[in-house]
Amino acid sequence: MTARTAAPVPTLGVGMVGYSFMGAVHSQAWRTAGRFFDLPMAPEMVALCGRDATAVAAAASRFGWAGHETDWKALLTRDDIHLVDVCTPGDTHAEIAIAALEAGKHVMCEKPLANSVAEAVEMVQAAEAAQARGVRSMVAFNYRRIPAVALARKLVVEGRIGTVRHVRAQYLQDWIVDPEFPLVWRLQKDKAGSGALGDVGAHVIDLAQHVTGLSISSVSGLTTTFITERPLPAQGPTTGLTASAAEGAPTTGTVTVDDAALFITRFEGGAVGSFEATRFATGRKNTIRLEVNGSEGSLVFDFEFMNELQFHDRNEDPDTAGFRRIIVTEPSHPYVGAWWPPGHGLGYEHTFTHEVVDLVTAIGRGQDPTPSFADGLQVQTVLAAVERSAAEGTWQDVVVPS
Ligand code: 4PW
Repeated sequence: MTARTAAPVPTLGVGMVGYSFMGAVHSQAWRTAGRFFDLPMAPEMVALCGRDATAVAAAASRFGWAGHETDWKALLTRDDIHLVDVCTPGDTHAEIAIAALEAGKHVMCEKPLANSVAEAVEMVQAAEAAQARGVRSMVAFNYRRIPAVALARKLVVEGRIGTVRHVRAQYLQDWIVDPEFPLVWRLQKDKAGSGALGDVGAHVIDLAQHVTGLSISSVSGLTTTFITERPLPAQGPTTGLTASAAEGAPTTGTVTVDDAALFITRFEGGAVGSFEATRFATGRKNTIRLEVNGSEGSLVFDFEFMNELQFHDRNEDPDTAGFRRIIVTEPSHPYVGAWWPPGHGLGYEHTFTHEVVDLVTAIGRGQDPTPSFADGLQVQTVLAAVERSAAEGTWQDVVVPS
């Protein structure tokens, strides 16, 4: 990654579906990527799409989109749109992404890729057919693009921690601890596919596999739902993790997803892992922790200190060896050179900017971006295996359908 210069490059017209939490943060990424990074194509924010004409027009103007549409199918017929960014709840990912790929549009799709393995398989088939025509696709596991996480991956590849033995991963939130928090779409299986497992567990599954380079081969897990009935939400836009209950309405609905999921895993090659995904970790707002122990050293990442990576090298002098806090703000660190001077850290939104940078760079170079839809299907298969294991009380192999 180099600092931005002014050389003219072809335009990449972007259409985005959805303008809630993920829509807002993706908008910020599309607006920013080409201003800080030298990209082989110039993203142009052509149209934002949502069903409510007044609300989507307001969001388009606020977030910097040139226009808006109220039917996502309209995005696919426009010649000035080359890429569709899918930021909707999971129940619409497959339909929109497949149609967009068939229409010859590149696709970025929010995670988890789909609401089921069957849908994810269809998405991979569409992605592979489109790939033959030079149409690219990516699933948006944004946390891979944190400089400290990218550095962790680099250290593993360089052999700095040796053979991976243990993975310890947690994604902890607390936004539904209050039983009066309403039944938003993320708590409904038909909309979200699963609960904490797919919404946040998917991230740590991806992170663990990405950093170690190892796939999970089998799982044993449990899921639980602590609060099974909640008030129905008020109508109107939410930011995703905040909402209010319908005024004066006694009506409640049933929570149909897990509130928490815990599972242990075996990885290919013999490593073992433990995972925890929950929205009931009171006081934990968006804690993401990954610890990897190898034969030669260990790495620890904690999102609350996202500009740091802890590294232990067991071959150092035992008198002074220990966990070293690497402040990941040097220009030589992944992505950092395009930003601020050393010590001036990055935040949540930069992970999405980096995602857009990697996607546009791959498209411009005629390469396939990662993580691919096939990677998304693999994560989906792990999620399904955890659900089966929780239901049946047995270990489940992770067998990715071909
Ligand atoms: O990273 C997380 C997401 O994937 C965010 O904190 C919220 O939870 C929004 O969706 C999930």
